[in-house]
Amino acid sequence: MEKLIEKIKSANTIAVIPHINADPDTLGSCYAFCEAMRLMGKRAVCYVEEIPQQRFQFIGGEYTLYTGEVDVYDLCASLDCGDMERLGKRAEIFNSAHDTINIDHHVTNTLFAQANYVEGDAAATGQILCEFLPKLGIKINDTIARYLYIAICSDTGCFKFSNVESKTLRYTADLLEYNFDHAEIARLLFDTDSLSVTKFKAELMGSIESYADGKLSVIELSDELYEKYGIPESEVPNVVDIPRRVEGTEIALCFKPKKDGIGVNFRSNSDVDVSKISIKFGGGGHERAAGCTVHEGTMQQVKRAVIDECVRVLENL
Ligand SMILES: [Mn+2]
Repeated sequence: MEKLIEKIKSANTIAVIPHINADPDTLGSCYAFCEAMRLMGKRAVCYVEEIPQQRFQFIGGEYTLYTGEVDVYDLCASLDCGDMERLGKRAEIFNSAHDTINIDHHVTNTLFAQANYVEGDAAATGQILCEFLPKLGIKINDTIARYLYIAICSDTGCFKFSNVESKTLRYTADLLEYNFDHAEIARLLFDTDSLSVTKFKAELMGSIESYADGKLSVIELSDELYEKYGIPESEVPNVVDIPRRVEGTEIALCFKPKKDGIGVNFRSNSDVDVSKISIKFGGGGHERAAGCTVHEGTMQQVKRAVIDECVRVLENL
């Protein structure tokens, strides 16, 4: 940490980099960090790979779209990026900077910067900044507190995920001393969908298939469905949570046609280890969240095979 502080203190110009396909943790953390750097009298710019998704526009914050040409910075800071790949094309900014730092909470972080501050069990990168910014001598203000709240609220599923620890809530409690509308943030992050996304979800909900006495709930996506509602795939993350919500569901599946086959997403609500099932189909993942792409067979054939296997596992519990 001393190394990071030293590098930050000696820099005048700082490029700040959120990960590709930016989420609210990386954006909130980067905006908070930029704001903090400005409070220290530095020139900080946040470079994004692509314009953040529509549903994250409410976060605000200033960013510059990376187009290829950038000055050489004294320091480049990457936040919430587990490896260099997550920097995308902006690896060029990173590589050309005099100094580099990496602040992140992914256990798999490859420690790719000159100085790395990685806390693998932290709930969010925003949570790490709650601890780190005061150590830089920065007095948090309303703007920074709001960005950090967005980061933590988002990566903890609104404080519902198992990554929440007492420390998470203590830091968050401190953030609530500042002036910003936390209820509105939670509503916009978790309880708001565009009209087209709402109708898209409604159609999917109406199409849920149920097997094994309700222990297996399944949905199937198609390119036509996305086209029908005019929404990009990225606007509706975690579609598999739709069948997962159905009472009694132990395994939820989501099938999706891809360029190179049929994609399958697995979620488990119980002790069923879905990674074992997905491995059988050439995939991988975790006990409760896994995935695979089956390269051979039609949608109907792949569905049949995966559903049969899941039913078999559920019946042999
Ligand atoms: Mn994160």
